[in-house]
Amino acid sequence: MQRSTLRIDPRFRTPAPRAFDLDADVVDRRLTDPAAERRALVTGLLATPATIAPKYFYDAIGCALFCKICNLPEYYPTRTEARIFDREREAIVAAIGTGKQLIDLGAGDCAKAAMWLPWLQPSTYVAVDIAVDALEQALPKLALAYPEIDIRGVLVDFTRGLDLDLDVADGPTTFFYPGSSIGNFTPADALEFLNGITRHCAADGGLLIGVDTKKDPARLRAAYDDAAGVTAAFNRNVLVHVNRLLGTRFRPDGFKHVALYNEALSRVEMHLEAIDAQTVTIDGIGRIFRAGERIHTESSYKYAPAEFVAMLQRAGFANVRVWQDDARDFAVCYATTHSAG
Ligand code: AVJ
Repeated sequence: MQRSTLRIDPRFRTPAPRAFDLDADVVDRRLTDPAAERRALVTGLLATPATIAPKYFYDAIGCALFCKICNLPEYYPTRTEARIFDREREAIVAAIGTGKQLIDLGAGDCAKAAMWLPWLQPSTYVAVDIAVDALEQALPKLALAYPEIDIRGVLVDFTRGLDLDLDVADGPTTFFYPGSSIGNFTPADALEFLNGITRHCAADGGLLIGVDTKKDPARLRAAYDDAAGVTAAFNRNVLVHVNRLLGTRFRPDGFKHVALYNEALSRVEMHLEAIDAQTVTIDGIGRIFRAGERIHTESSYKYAPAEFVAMLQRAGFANVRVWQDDARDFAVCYATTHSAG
């Protein structure tokens, strides 16, 4: 599809002259109780089966590895979503409208949203993420490239609920939640999370969201267990991060990367499997990991498009549009709470 090359990129239109405002403040709204955060991490590690929440993947190295994952031949979601965005750009912009505030959930390096800024021309761009390094690197560059947009960053762990009352103004709001990150929630938590977004969408707003679809389990598995071993490194790096946070001494090379598709639950699971028996002192407790014992590090739920539309509707969205690639490997939805989407 070469259609996009025929269009005039709005970036090349001359913007109205305006004073440069290079503020790109990052506000920290992470959990005010680090002790509780630490306790939850410890509890997960002492439980059987042991768990580590996927948010702990994203230290600076984890963010860099995730960026590498997105470019792997086996990891189709990022590039498939980008192709849908590119092919359907005009229809999506027409559905959303321009000049609204744009809230980017899990913005990371803000690269995906940056593609939309010239088209959606938001009044305000709010990048929300748990990764401080990624936001602090990306936002000043965006502020420089788009002086006419009010650009802000919010550091928050929205896996524990979305409270953006302080950061979302009253006007029309577009939420952007790409990459199938919604797949990290259980379906019940996803429903609640989506419902939380509908509250902010009443005033002519909406949600642009990407979701990975159910497909051949072999392809799903390969996407999470690439030949180059990048996903394995990403998975093991969570132990390095945990060591830094808790002062533990996990040996990352003592654990094997395991990725599987749990068909009954429609989710890819990632685990770290102890290669031999090892004891790790966690908060003063000697936790024994038997050989073959697994730490569950991630679930990535997959949805048939119709299932996902039904979920959006149950969450309170009234009108949902869906765009897919020809192979139907991925789905992009735009959902509004009003029916004339
Ligand atoms: C960022 C949650 C969408 O589940 O595909 C990629 C994370 N984990 N490879 C996904 C991930 C392993 C990714 N999400």
